[in-house]
Amino acid sequence: MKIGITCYPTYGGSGIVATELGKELADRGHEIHFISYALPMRLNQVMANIHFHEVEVPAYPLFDHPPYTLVLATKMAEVAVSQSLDLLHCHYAIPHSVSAFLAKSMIAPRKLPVVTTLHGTDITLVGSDRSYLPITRFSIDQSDGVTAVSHYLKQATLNEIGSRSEIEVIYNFVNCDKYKPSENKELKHHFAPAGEKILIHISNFRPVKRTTDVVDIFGRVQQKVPSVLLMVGDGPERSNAEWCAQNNGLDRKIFFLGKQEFIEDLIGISDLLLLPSDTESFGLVALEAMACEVPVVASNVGGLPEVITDGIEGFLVEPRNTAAMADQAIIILADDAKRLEMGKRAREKAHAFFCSTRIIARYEEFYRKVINQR
Ligand code: GMT
Repeated sequence: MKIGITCYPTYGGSGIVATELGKELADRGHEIHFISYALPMRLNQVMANIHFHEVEVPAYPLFDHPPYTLVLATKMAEVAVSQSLDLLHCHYAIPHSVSAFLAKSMIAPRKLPVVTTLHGTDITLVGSDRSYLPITRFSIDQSDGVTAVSHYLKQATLNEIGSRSEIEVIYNFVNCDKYKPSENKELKHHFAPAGEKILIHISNFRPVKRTTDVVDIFGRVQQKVPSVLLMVGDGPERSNAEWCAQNNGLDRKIFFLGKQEFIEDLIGISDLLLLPSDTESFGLVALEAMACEVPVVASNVGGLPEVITDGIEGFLVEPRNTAAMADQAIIILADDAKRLEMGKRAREKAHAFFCSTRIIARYEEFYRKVINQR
């Protein structure tokens, strides 16, 4: 198949899922055309079947806010025709599905089936804002196929957005050959020279990720278990988190590493992942940790209970209860046998339910269904 994929190219789950999906599909012989304003972050290798079409947004003094939605629609239509796309797959509803609807209308009667994958904040935070809600609902309902990354998100879309679409749940996936336990002794020694336990948090440091809670949890943990914390990623909350670390005398034990490309190397040397978000439609990073045999302490919100079973692959705790999260982290870190057992169970689960071979086949099947229904 010839598939166009539009996503945010930045450090965020939806862009990562879209890019990894494109790479997996290209590996299976499909021709993939990424359409976005910059090269997606994980598109870090040249692959024969992958093409990138940059959307350039011309500046004009009249525009305080250049109309990206329109130039994206124009590029989508152009690529669909010039490359004879079979289907256009939008990741994150706003504004991608709106642009796709315009592109489809522009090139009619030529057909361009559009699939929208809902990722989370496009429904739970941004999409449910009154200023976006009607157009979010409209663009979802105009899509020829809609998927959501968890049952939780599907229900939120039906209940909070009032969509009438049939929504297929296709979970996020992880490549278990790439994300696997690793023993990079040199890297481990660099961060934990005295054999301290390594905790890790990876996110885009948005308020929803509660990065200051991560610092607070770590502060409690390191009083009981010798440990260090890796803070990976960047975003608006980073300076608050850094301030918290300094203010609590933790700055020598917390490493703010900024955006990193090869996070599997960092997860691979870690003993525990912290994900205390206020909401999380899936929690891709938790799955990536699980595949590396790293247990997770996370909030019991959104789609996280569909990924992590409390007490088996980690622990789920009510959001913002940093004391309880720290207690659960200590239970895992103070008992190596328990930690290793949870890690093993975590990889087994990632492999059995979320590995890329299983999930990519679901997308291929869904594409065929959408194309044929037209
Ligand atoms: O979590 C973010 O802030 C990024 C956001 C995105 O769309 O880039 O992530 C969402 O999509 C991910 C991939 O499907 C999910 O794993 C995340 O749980 C989801 N984030 C939230 O729901 C907060």
